[in-house]
Amino acid sequence: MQTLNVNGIWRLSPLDNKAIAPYCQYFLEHESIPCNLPGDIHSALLAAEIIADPYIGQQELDIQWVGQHDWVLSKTFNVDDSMLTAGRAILTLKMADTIITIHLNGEEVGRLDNQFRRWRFDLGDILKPGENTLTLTFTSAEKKAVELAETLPYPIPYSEYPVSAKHRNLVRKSQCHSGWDWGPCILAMGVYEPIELSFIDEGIIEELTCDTIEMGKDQWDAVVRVIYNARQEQSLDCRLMLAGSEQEGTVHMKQGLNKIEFRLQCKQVKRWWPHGEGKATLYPLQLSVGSQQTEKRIGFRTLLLRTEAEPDGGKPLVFNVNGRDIFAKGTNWIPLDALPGRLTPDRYEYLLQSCVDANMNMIRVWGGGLYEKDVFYDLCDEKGLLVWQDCMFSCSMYPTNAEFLASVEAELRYQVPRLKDHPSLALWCGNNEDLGAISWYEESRKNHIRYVIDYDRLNEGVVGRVIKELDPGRQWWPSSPSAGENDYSDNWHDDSKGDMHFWSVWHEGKSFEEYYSINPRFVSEFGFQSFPLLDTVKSYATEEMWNLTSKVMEHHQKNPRGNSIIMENFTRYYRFPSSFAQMLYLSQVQQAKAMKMAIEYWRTTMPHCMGALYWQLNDNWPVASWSSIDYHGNWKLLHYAAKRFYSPALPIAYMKEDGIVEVYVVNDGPKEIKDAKLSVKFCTYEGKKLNKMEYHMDCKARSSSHMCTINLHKKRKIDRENTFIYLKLKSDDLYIENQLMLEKPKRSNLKNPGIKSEVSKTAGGFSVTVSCTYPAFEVALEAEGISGVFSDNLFAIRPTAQKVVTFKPREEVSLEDFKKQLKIYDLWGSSH
Ligand code: BMA
Repeated sequence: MQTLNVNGIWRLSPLDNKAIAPYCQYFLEHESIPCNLPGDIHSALLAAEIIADPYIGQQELDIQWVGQHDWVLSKTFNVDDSMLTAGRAILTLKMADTIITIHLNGEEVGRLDNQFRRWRFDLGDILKPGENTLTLTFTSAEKKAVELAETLPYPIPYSEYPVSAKHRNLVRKSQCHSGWDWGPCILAMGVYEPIELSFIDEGIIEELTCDTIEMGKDQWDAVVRVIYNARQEQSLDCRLMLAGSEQEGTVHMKQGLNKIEFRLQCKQVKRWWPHGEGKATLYPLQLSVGSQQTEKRIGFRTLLLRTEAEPDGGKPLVFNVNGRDIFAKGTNWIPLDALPGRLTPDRYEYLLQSCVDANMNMIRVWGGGLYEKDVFYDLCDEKGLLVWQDCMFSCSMYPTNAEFLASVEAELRYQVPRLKDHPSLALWCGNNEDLGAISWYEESRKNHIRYVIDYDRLNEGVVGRVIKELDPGRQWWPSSPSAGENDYSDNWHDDSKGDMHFWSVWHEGKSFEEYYSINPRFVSEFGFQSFPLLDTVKSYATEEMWNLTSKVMEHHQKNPRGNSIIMENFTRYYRFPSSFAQMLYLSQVQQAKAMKMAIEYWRTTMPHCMGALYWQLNDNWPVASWSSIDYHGNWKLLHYAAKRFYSPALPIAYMKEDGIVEVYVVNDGPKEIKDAKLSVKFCTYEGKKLNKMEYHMDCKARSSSHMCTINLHKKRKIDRENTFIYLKLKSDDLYIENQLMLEKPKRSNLKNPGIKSEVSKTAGGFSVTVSCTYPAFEVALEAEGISGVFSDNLFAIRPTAQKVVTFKPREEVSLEDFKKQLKIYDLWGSSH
């Protein structure tokens, strides 16, 4: 099989010059501009300086016309005679977004209307020796959606955002392209995976899947299924290799689709484990059929979801890998950029490694984005990050006419076999919040039955049915949130079964203590917003806009009540920040506090609760949001907090009931911690130690141990406004601290900690030693203008112990520059 590279520079022009003239005159005088494929049209227009950067200021508003018009991409290329005689020309497109008509040399080859499908066309005799021209005509997805809406027998409601495109739910395209409560409306168009032009002589491997079956301790059978599309009837040599086992033979093929099955016995196999449990061992699976070869990686592991009903009617949601119940710790993933041309492998690597570095073992691919690129799942396999995979439906009703359902079925028949063999793939979930969304809209409330039936037709009738057929070994989970199959409970508030989306603290305006009001089994979404780092704010707002109510700061906040909720909670918990920079800092402290309270508490209830995935890991443009890593890759303070609150072993103190402190030690790791020592110390903000309790213990693997209850009402001498509890858990290879203030920070009489720092150069970075005269809280280091990650951040320090942290810059920086740019924030300083 030969291939011809048709990627790289294409030419981009509007379909109708006059139609776009009111927004852009460039094309009245110029025919076209270059556009790189794989890539997107907005990025090409941006590179040619035809549109302004939508991530800056309010410029998102100025580029809306791009997605509302039609565009043409074309490429002229040469084909050798020898190629044409070598085989039949097949054109394959993946991640083609979305409404596209393909022409070759002026003749129509095909029409595309689903970004999530793989499209394959036989170019037949249209491809000629010599010069050929391929054109992709993109119809505006919004225009198409509006047209489709007019043909609907009844309205199909969907969620809308401050800047939003209409009827996003009618087109099979990333739903968040139409704007979201954290994302811009950029109706991207383009092709985001390399276009393949192949010349098929013998045939083409259409699909390769592998099911692993545990046969003994380290013995596994691998059932490998191949779908081969043969050009003609023929006999071909086939060879398969996996984990030291090999099979070969000659297969007689008929013309068209052939199914070939192999069963390999693999011995002395090492298992694949999620992060924190062991090594994520992978084995290459190599297949050749005739002259064509392909490869994928296989991990041997069992994975099941435990959801058995309990006597009291409760139902857990537990991921069990290789026989071990795993507490799922992680976050939610959204597309990493609103401009899909920027989905580069290094950014996937960085973000997913940041998850591992923060002690996570699971990531949820949220249903409003993408079935992600291969690189995402490859990295999750390597890093041991389990993937909760939503299907791409979110916060909306969807059509259920025959064409729409057929399109969804085709998309799943491509996506399920593509993804199912990744050992990281833990769960298929039908959608994000579509079930709950039925009660969000007037039409669907008024005509409930109609929309429930539609929901079921799509979700169980197509999505669930196809997944169960193609991947029967894996659990199908109807929706997130959900109480499980055939149960339609309100999993926003009912904590007894399945996964919850607990949004009372953010969307319902409740205080952080509300996290203590539920005893969930698994929380797959809950979150609290913060502002990004000042460096990131600088990327979109000029200094005169550095005020929360300026038009630019408001524009980069897509949740209409967002800034008010952040402010409201400042008034609940903190003294008011003294400057814009302190406000950004405090917002991140507050976000980290909210997530810490929730996650620490739920972890203590293990094994009742067996998972917490906060909303959300990343941003797709620079914005105020629930993310723990901002658009430019800066770890917000929440991400540092996550590294601590997701530590396998952690001492925890919380005050659920006023004046009653509960102290726990949690160890969700696979190993017992021998000879651990927990100290629980009362200290004052003047730096005095009051009493101290000590516990010697072995912390069992996967345990949560209640250590003591402290009733402050009985400890009259303790002045809560002046006291905090300091926890330390220590063993031979463990040292971890935690704190609990006995009053809200705004009521606590913190003293000026007089923070000092010393900086020195180390191999690959810098070391910062931080010390104080009085206890310092929420100490945060920031290297302004320098990207990189600190080894620890958002910590407390006591006068008796200094803290040493290291910083690894992503680019070369001198010691002098680092010192100049290093800023140290702390809680006392935020209001002074
Ligand atoms: C959820 C998500 C998203 C949304 C987030 C914050 O429920 O599923 O749709 O962005 O809340 O509002």
